[in-house]
Amino acid sequence: MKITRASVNITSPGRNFVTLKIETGEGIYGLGDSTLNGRELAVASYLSDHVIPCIIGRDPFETEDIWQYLYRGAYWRRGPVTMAAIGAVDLALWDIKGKALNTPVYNLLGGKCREGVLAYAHANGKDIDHALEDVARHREMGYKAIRVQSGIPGLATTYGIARSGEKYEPAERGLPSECEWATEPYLRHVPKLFARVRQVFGEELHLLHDCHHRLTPIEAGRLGKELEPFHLFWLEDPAPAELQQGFKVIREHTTTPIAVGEVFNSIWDAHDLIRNQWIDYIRMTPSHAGGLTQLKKVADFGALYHVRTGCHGATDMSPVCMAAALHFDTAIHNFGIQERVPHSEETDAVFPHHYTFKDGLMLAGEAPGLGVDLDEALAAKYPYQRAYLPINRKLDGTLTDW
Ligand code: KDG
Ligand code: MG
Repeated sequence: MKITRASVNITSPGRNFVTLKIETGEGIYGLGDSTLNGRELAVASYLSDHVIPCIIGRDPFETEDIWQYLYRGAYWRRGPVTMAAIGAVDLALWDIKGKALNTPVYNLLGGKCREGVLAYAHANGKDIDHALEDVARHREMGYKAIRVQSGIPGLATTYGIARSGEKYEPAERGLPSECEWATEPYLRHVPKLFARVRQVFGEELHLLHDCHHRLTPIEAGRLGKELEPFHLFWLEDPAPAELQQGFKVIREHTTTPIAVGEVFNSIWDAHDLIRNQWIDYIRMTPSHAGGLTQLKKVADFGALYHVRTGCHGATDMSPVCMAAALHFDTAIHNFGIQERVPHSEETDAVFPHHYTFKDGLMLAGEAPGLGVDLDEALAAKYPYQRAYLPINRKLDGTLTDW
């Protein structure tokens, strides 16, 4: 079998997605997600101008050699643009392999390790009462695990809070909007939020919270310690992780489990975090982490150190990435949890898929390959629209992590 053609599709059914389609002489094709929120066109060019010409004529079954060719062969290694492009190629090749062998991708990664994949939802509200209402709504939908975020008194904007009546979507059309941030009110507020959530919903529900890289390690240690009575499933991205050693400080101050890695794109980003047991969950996801070929290695490395997985699954991971994550979650032993933020109806129509959600669990489905398609005629009705993630400033105007 040979790769005969490959093309990049950019569509915006409510938000932007970049999808790679790799075709073979046998008529089998595979899809890969390479969406990089706010930097979509850079990956599209990387694929069209630099990657596609190199893979025409290759055997699509050679996933490991093609991965090494694109990673080592570029000389310029790693980085979100490069790795999202390699990730898309890798996912499309696994999709082709599954279709050619007439089996779901999870069977190629080790076979079923579980019947269903535990998924967590996002609940949020402009204040604690509204957040509690949203937790109740998600519990009614069957979720056993819920991430809870709430507005912070005194701050006009906070990460993860939807405008009233709308679904939360961080990227906004046009140029970057500006948010504001103050650490002290946040640190005072979050323990109050989780005290109320536990008081109202009891001990059974798994609770998660995302700090979105906004704290220093010692501030994160304080928050983790104050959240200990509420037994979180995880505290996510407590601090930026370029300094992996910073997580040693967090670890030394709290037993709250720590999750990190949605912005990582290489196994090396997580190397010290994992081998020193400074984290409990690794959040890398197939599209951004160079595909299933690298993510499987990350999971196997994590398994040696009691680190479990928690793939990033916000709306900027297209249904192609979500499907790949679910096949991975089904097949690896040290799976932890899967993030689920449902896509819009328009997006689901552009990407018909076989994965499902029921009673708090997701199922990858039994279709050969990844089990996702791209309706190119429908996608063409939603042209690319420039969109950016917001930037964040402290109250005195200093630019800070968003
Ligand atoms: O593109 C950025 C989003 O994917 C991110 O803000 C979502 O932190 C996020 C999460 O945990 O889903
Ligand atoms: Mg996050």
